[in-house]
Amino acid sequence: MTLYQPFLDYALAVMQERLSLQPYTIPEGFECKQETTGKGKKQETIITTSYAFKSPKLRQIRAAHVQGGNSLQVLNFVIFPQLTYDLPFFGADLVTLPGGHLIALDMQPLFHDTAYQQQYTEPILPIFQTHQQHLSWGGDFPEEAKSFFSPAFLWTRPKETEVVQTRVFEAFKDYLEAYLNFVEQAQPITDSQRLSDILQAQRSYVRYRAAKDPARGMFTRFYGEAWTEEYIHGFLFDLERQLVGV
Ligand code: DBV
Repeated sequence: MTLYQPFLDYALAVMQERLSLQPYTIPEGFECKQETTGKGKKQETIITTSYAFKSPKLRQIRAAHVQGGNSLQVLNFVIFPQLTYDLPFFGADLVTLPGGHLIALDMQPLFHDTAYQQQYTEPILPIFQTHQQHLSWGGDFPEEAKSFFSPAFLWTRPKETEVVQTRVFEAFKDYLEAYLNFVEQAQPITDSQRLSDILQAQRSYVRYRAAKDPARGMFTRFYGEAWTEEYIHGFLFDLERQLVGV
């Protein structure tokens, strides 16, 4: 069973329809990684597939899809806007581990002032409220991560797989469509102070996520440290590398 394949298929189809998608280079050796772990009946093959695109307003649209049987399914899907737009990040972390499902869905803000919230959070509050009614709060998460989330952060740990396939899937579709509406409306920023604030906010987000990637342990176990660090810094959260042009 690949729980998150329909999410990925939906995202690719709607983006194909609504954005002028162009390919984004995935570093060699990271497009698809496969490793078999365990012995005898416990043997599992863990496949990680990467997807990446860009569009005129979006610097990197990328997904990592981990498939390792019923109790290991992950879709981490993030959109990083071009540095000339003040668009939030689209962030989806859809995780199924032996302990259960963990769902994080948000339009992760660059700024927290009222004007920014009015532009990028208020329009999605109705969507947030609709879905949140059925998806209870997922509980504690790292204190230092709080500034990277918006008031419309959907954070939940559903007990039933069916909830993921229905409610969570509907929420994912609604958030992505709302995000594409923001993209459509976004105008390039020209003020140099604002541009420098955007760059700083993007860097601090990417640095945090690369440093604290909750998947680091999992990837290191399956594929080793060298592969994992290169995957994190060279693909999943690659802004710093792109800026220095390596
Ligand atoms: N998370 C990623 C990437 C993943 C990934 C690139 C490709 O950023 C998967 C894979 N997330 C992943 C896994 C776990 C989590 C957990 C495998 C489980 C780790 C474990 O239990 O061993 C949101 N993801 C989480 C958690 C949060 C998020 C809050 C719980 C972590 C914890 O309790 O310590 N998404 C995550 C996050 C940000 C975000 C922290 C911060 C900006 O956008």
